[in-house]
Amino acid sequence: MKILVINGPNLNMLGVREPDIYGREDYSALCAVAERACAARGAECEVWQSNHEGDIVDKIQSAYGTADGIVINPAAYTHTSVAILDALKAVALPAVEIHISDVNAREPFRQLSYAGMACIKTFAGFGLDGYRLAVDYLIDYIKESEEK
Ligand code: CA2
Repeated sequence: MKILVINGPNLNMLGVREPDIYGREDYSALCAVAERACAARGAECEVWQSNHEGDIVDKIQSAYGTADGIVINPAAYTHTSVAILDALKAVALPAVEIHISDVNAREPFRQLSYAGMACIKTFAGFGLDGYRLAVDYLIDYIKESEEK
């Protein structure tokens, strides 16, 4: 089983500023949480990040036929990108949305998620541990779907 973990703009800057919102750990720690969570379940893992909307659309499309599921933190594109929503719908792979911060307790503009409309579940406000929760939920979902 292969899980693709996609991270959007500025997540590569984690730990540099706003530790009160995003914590003190950096992007390599984020990658390690996702990789460990996949390894613990015997799944292959690719963690990938881009600051560019079109590149994220290309990456989602590339998952078609090559990955079993997607964990995605579209970052700021969460709240703006119909293109990312459409790409998730186009590949029709099970996808779980994750946000480090509790977006629902922040500014009103962060409370709309386009990507989330194509996801089976959202985890928000659990810090980097949210990536572990997302990976576990996704793998459980894929395994249950395979049994049916
Ligand atoms: O909470 C999340 O995971 C977010 O997806 C993070 C995004 C934000 O735009 C979303 O509303 C919620 C921001 C990504 C990281 O931004 C940084 C800002 C300052 C310092 C380092 C990273």
